[in-house]
Amino acid sequence: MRGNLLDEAALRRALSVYFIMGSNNCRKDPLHVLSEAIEGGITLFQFREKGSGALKGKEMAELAWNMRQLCRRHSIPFIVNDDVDLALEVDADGVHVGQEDEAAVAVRRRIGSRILGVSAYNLQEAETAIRNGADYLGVGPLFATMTKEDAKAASGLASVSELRERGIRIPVVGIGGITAMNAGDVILSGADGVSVISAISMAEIPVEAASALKVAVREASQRRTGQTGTGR
Ligand code: TZP
Ligand code: MG
Repeated sequence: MRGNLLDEAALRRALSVYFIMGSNNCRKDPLHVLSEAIEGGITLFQFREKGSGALKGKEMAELAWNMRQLCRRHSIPFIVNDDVDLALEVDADGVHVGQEDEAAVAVRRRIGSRILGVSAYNLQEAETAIRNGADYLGVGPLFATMTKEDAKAASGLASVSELRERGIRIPVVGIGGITAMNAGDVILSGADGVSVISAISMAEIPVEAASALKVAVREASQRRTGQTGTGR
């Protein structure tokens, strides 16, 4: 079963500038950073409170709730990383899980029609995720990243284009080391969007960082549409 909170075309659009953050990913007030990111044009947000210095318990739930409300006020879909209980508690629009988290098929059963994202490093993981009900895939790390403590080796842009060549059609976002400089290449390699943490969360001016990513994604999408004529 797939989720149906957004139809597939709307989901592809929502994935275009996908911002992920927890309180330990930024130097300023996380709610302020998120509000700047929204002002700069992000299209989707994932709450990912993990790693060293992450909030726990009530503090974590309170931040999640405040971020959820901020996103709702701006019609930005709100996704929770890993924690299905928290996602249900704050009435999130979806959940994103990795390969080591609760199995996608079990998550789908618990979240019903909400959006389900699954991280995939290779074709086999992508195919399994799709069978288990993923609405979109997060593919990477594409480039080197300092943000994820246990990140695998960078897989490069070819990992997205190979998935496409091998018939993976569902929405895909690239992740890992993406900035406004390489975001266009991620789109040209076949992704629907870019997901970033530090490019926005650590930026001096998050509103400008988000808006630069948006421009890069839009220009590359227009080029791709012009090249292929598919309009995707
Ligand atoms: N999964 C693969 S790489 C990564 C995650 C969560 C971290 C991405 O962070 P950044 O700062 O955008 O490289
Ligand atoms: Mg995870």
